[in-house]
Amino acid sequence: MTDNYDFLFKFLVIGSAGTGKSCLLYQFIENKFKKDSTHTIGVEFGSKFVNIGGQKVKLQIWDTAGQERFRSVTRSYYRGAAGALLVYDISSRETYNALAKWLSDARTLASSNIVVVLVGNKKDLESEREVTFLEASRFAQDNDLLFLETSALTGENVEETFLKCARIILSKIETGELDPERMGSGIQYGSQRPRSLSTNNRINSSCNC
Ligand SMILES: Nc1nc2c(ncn2[C@@H]2O[C@H](COP(=O)(O)OP(=O)(O)OP(=O)(O)O)[C@@H](O)[C@H]2O)c(=O)[nH]1
Ligand SMILES: [Mg+2]
Repeated sequence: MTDNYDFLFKFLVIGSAGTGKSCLLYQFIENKFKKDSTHTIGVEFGSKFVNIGGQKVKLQIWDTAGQERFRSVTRSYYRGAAGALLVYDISSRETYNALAKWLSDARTLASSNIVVVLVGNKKDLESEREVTFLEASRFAQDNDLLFLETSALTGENVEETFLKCARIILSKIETGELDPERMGSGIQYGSQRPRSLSTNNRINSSCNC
């Protein structure tokens, strides 16, 4: 059965309008660039199965609108998310400057344990870059975030970003830092009994991929 999985993780994609959130999700699910992407109205949804360390994980991903007028609607979807991709556009300082606000919303409304990956999208627009890799790395370090630069256009690092977030969540389940049974954890067991995370299947949380 295709719907059998060991774990389900709820993910959010958040960040300012036009940073490429919907294109990132589309590239992850369809393996191609979404041409003529228009502003998301409220929230869209996608899902994909991934295999991590022998565990079949269903990622349930909520792609939120970045436009301010949808803020109250999108915030109502934050509750109980296990992971989030916090997206800015490397060619727009304005979207980078808004990160603190998005992060505070995620930590307050989703969960203080939420695993957040900072995503500098539009890496292909090198000649228009307004935010350096180093600057964003420091922000990530100061705020305890993972960090990658991606291009939804070329596909560079897109899958890695989602997998990285899922990998960290699995490793936190393994160490007991995250409890899937806790209400609002954003994690569910699937109908397949979860296999124990044996040494062979152990998730390498220090993996850079
Ligand atoms: N060059 C380049 N353009 C991109 C990339 N990702 C998205 N875009 C473009 O950026 C624009 C906005 O992309 P969307 O994915 O709709 O942005 P969004 O973050 O979902 O915007 P909202 O839904 O309004 O929050 C579109 O014109 C895309 O073609 C990328 O990696 N590189
Ligand atoms: Mg969108």
